Amino acid sequence: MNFISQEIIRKSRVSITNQLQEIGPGEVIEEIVAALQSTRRSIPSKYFYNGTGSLLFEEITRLEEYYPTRTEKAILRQIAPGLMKQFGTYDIIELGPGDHSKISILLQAATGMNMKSVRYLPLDISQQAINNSAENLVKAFSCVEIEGYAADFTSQLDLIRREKPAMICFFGSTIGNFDWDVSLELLQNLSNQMKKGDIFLLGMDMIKPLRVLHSAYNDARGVTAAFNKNILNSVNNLIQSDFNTGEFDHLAFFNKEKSRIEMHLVAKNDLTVHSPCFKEDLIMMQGESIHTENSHKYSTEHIREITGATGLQLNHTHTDGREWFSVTEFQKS
Ligand code: AVJ
Repeated sequence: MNFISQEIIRKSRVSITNQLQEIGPGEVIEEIVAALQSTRRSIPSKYFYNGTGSLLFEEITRLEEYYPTRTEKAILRQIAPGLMKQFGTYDIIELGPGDHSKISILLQAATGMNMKSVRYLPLDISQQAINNSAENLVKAFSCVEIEGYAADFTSQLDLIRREKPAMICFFGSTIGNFDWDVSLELLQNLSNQMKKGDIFLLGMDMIKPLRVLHSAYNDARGVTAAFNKNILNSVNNLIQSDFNTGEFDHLAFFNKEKSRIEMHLVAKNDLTVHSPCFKEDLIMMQGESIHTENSHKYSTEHIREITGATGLQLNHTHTDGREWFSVTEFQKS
């Protein structure tokens, strides 16, 4: 097959739309500036995932200390054949996939079952991540057709064009970035948009020994620290600010009361940050911090509460032997 015909086939199996433009730079700037200038300074976690940030996160997922990705994938490998047998003809919608390693496990199972066509609809905040995944997936799996969306699933869930019943995947414990009440709202919203019979797969990181949690976010090679600091580069790019990553320390700890890992960036010295988007310079004292991420850890009680709050029916919860991670299958009834 020559290059041109290959190119046409490849293209016809992929369509990607960028819906982030709909949000507009003004809203992004407003959101970041307001969070930075508030009394408890923060940066919304979704801004981690610029090009470098997505790559650093992928590096984190390969770290010895970072158990979640590896554990979740082991669970997915176990349940993939059963899932594809039952729901392989459904549209597979994935919220915030990042890389394509998890859908690959499902597509591998589909290939093993000789499935002719699988429709995959990824929705991710990173346009680059969507492009990369699409390119790799069409090469690796002849059955896959991709309709990708560069979009923010917290506000743009409704734009997905579905053709069939859906299996919606929300893996990686990304849900953990949201406060409990906000995540319930997000899931209620999702449930409202599901049709009877649709399936929802939710990956959640579970409560476990403190030392395991702590080292997962304080790895020896400092990749997590680099990931945390890189959010400042991402912000610099979005609001033309002059944060210097070298002026901050990485801080990550388990907040037991709130059942979450918190990540912060702590000013090593007094410092000033400028941006044309600020009304006034941002002045930080030594020791003052910016809260960059929460990563909630769950119990089976939380899973039950989701059922109650969303009205979704709980089909199964799958876990690994140590119950460090869970993948729960819900169904819209
Ligand atoms: C992608 C949000 C699930 O919370 O563990 C990894 C991000 N932060 N190391 C997580 C992250 C620090 C990750 N999530």
